[in-house]
Amino acid sequence: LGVLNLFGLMLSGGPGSGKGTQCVKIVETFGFTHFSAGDLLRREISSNSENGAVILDTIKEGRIVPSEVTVKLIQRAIESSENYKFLIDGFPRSEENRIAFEQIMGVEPNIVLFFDCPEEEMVKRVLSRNQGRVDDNLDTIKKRLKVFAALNLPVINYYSEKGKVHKINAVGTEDEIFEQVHPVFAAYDV
Ligand code: UP5
Ligand code: MG
Repeated sequence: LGVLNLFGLMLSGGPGSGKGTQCVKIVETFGFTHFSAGDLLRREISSNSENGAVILDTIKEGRIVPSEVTVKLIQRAIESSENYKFLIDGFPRSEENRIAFEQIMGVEPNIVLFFDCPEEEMVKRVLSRNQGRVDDNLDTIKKRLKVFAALNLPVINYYSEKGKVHKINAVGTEDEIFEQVHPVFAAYDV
């Protein structure tokens, strides 16, 4: 793996802010390979791995899975991909996550998109999603929002100081949001 040649994009934003939805468009338009940290963890639950039970309990409580577990899954996904352009959605969720990723992978994202969305809108979207996620209920959403509010800002501040953060207004139609996302890539040769 030629880590120096990787081009990394990370998407940050609260529960239901539309990260996964915009990732589909970024993949289609710019040819990134998409890894959702939450999807990797959910896959780990359904594959009955040794960590599955702990991950399930953590997700039901809206808490953050230990960094080494998530980073290993992301590392495996990146290393088994042929693509050099990857997009990590919903990670890092805390400074601890960020530091663990950088220590293990030895790289930082080139771009960080931050999806800014009011809490009422996020709650409305998550409650109407209806895909059977164990954490899509009002009780767990409140916990997810609290964890997000408590831990996300230091991560954004860290990357902001490096000039990597692009803040996206996540309210509007999917296309209106992608109209803000699209020009971010113009400055990069990807
Ligand atoms: N929708 C999307 N865009 C819309 C728009 N513009 N207008 C109206 N509706 C819109 O969208 C959510 C819903 O809104 C969908 O129904 C969509 O159609 C609609 P989506 O694109 O799915 O939003 P997203 O931001 O991806 O929401 P998600 O719920 O996936 O975000 P979370 O960050 O909460 O979930 P994630 O899967 O990343 O994590 C789940 C849990 O896993 C965490 O709470 C945590 O417990 C655990 N986790 C970790 O511990 N560590 C990690 O690193 C990652 C996850
Ligand atoms: Mg998602």
